[in-house]
Formats: sequence, structure tokens, C-alpha cells
Amino acid sequence: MASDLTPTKADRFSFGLWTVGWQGRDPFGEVTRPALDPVETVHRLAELGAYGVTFHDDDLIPFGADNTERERCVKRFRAALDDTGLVVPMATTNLFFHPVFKEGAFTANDRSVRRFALRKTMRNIDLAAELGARTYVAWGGREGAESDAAKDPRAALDRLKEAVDLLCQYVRERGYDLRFALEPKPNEPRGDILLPTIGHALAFINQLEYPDMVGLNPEVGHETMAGLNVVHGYAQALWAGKLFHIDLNGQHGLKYDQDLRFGAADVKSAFFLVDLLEGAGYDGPRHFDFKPPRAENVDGAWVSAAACMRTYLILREKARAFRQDPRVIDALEAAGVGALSTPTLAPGETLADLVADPTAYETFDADAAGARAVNIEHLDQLALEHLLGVA
Ligand code: GLT
Ligand code: MN
Ligand code: MN
Repeated sequence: MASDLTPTKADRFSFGLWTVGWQGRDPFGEVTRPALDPVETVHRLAELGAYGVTFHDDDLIPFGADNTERERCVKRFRAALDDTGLVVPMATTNLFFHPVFKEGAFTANDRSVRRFALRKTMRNIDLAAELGARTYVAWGGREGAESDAAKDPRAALDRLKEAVDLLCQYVRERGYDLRFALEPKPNEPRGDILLPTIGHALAFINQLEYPDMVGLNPEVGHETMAGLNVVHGYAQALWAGKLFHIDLNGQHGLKYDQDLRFGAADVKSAFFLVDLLEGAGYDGPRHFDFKPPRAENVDGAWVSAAACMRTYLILREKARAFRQDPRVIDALEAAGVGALSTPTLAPGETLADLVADPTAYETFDADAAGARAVNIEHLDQLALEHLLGVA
């Protein structure tokens, strides 16, 4: 049992350089931790049992670095990957930190900023492909507004589509094996952000030139910030074949983006999320996008990172035990959960047959059906008791 809680590369855990590397600067206070060298991060992640590391262009190569500096950074990073066997499953672009992006990147009102954002992204796509990444995340933190007068949202969506279409075209022309994953978020840093939820992003993808190349990178905390059910959101992305990548973390309700370690908030939702991912055979990276609390020192930040993986593995064990428990199997049956997978029409039955079936309506006893037992509470309590370790 204990050894099952030790992460291995087969578990496909990955971390962004910006996560463990977050120095703790917030709107009220300075940094509390020193900068981490990406090379050291790669080694520490490998020691802890991760299989992958992800990055923004600027996490690896300082903004504005010349080509010599760029090559030096990439060379050191690549050597660390070779030394440890860590892979780069995903990369992304920083289109939010520099003041040039203060009014947006792909959707800035200023056209020259949009062109710069596209070129900055293409440059990092080249590096991502070179390092073997298969997913390119696009989080539009600055693609939004505080004023409904200062941004035309329909024009902004046109420009966002233009940008994603151009980036898809770029990947195709270069022959890269890379797909895009849009990351929804309702707000922060902008007052309101475009594509605020999984549902908005799914609808946007349908309007694109190359929809097959574009999916989602949902984040637990971001759906929670919108007051939505995280498990339902991830499930709909899976159902649409669009769960290309995931950001796992924790968030207490509707407040600022907390980026807590995975499982640190709403552990019941985390349990059902792991149950969903494992049950559906999701085979992408289990990527943690969290921020070790500002109060921790560097050692505490690594404790936080290790805990993300350990909690995932604990929840995976618990989800398996839940699914195998004979009492749960009986309770699922009693709640009719499996019955939902039976189509509403019988095999071969047509719409006309349904309309002509008196048992479906004319003689159907709605009052009796309204009085039936649904047995939800017993099942849900069993889940809770598994989670609490008393099942
Ligand atoms: C940023 C944001 C995250 C995104 C990252 C990708 S950067 O830290 O808060 O949710 O996933 O750009
Ligand atoms: Mn977040
Ligand atoms: Mn994220």
C-alpha cells in the first residue's frame, strides 16, 4: 500500500516551472522566496517522481534575451532533461506579465501588440516542438476588460479566432505534432476574461478553422471561481473529446485565484475528479498548476509539490476501493446510476413507436414514479466514508 503512494514516471505527473518557482509576490507584498534555477527544478521534480516539466517562454528565457542568452538557457535546460529523463509534455506563452500586454495580447485593441503576441507565441512553439511537447496551452489572462465600453467583445472574439487559426496554420505548415489547449478562467487578472468557462471555450472551438487541433486545459480552481461543478465541466470536455490537458489544484469557493495544492480544498470534488479521470481512461499528463503558499520557504514549496502527487495517488486508491466495494455496487444499482446508460428508445424503436406507446404516457403512472425511492443519500454517504477512511 505504502509503495503505491510513491509517485513514479508512469503516473504522468507534471509541474510548471512557474508553480514551484513562484516567489510569492502578491498585490500586498514582496517576494518571500528566492528565484529557482530551472535546472535545479528539473532535478528536484525528477527526484520527487514527476515525469514532466512545463514552461512559459519567459520562465526559461528572460523576456528580451538575445539569441546567445536564449541558446545558453535552452542548452542547460535540455541537458537537465537528458540527465533526468524528464519530458516536456506541454509549453505555453507568457502573454500577461510585460506591460505591453496590459490591454490584452491576441485581443489588444492595438494591432501592433496583437502581431507581437503572435510572433512571441510562434517563437516559443518552435522551442516547444523542438523539446517534444505535444500540447500548447493558451491561457488568455489579459484577454478581457474592466469596462464594457472599452472592449468590443464580438470583435475580440473575431481577433481571438484569427489568432488561434493563424497559430494552427503555423503548426501545420511547420509539420509539428502539436495541439492547442485553451484554458478558461472567469476573471483575474482582468475584471472579466474572454472564454470564462469550459462551456464558453467549447462553443468557441466550434467556430475555428481547425477545430480538431484545439481542445481544453481546464483548471480546477478556475471553474470553482465561476461557481461551477468541476467534475461536470471536465466530464463535458471529455464527452466532447476535448480534454487535451488538465491543471489540477485547489480553490475555496468564489474568491481570488488561490492555486492551492491539489486536494487542499473541496476534497470531495477532488475525489470525484480523480474517479472521473481514472474511470474514463484519461491518459494525458496530471499537471499541477498550484502556488506553494507565500508563507512557506523553499523547502515548504517542495513539500507542497510532493503533496499534490501524494494526494492524487491517495484519491486514486480511494476511488478504486470505492468502485470495488460490494456495498457501493449495490448502492449504485439501487440508485439506478447504470440505467442512465441505456438509451431511451429501445433497439430498433423509432420516434413514431414512442409516440404510439401508451405505456410511455397515457397509462404511465406519474404519481407512482414521483413517489419512487432514488437512494442517492446512502450512495453519497458511502463515497464520503471511503474518503474519510471509515468505509
Ligand atoms: C498563470 C495562470 C495559470 C495558467 C498558466 C499558463 S500561467 O500562472 O494562473 O492558470 O495555467 O499560462
Ligand atoms: Mn489558477
Ligand atoms: Mn492554470
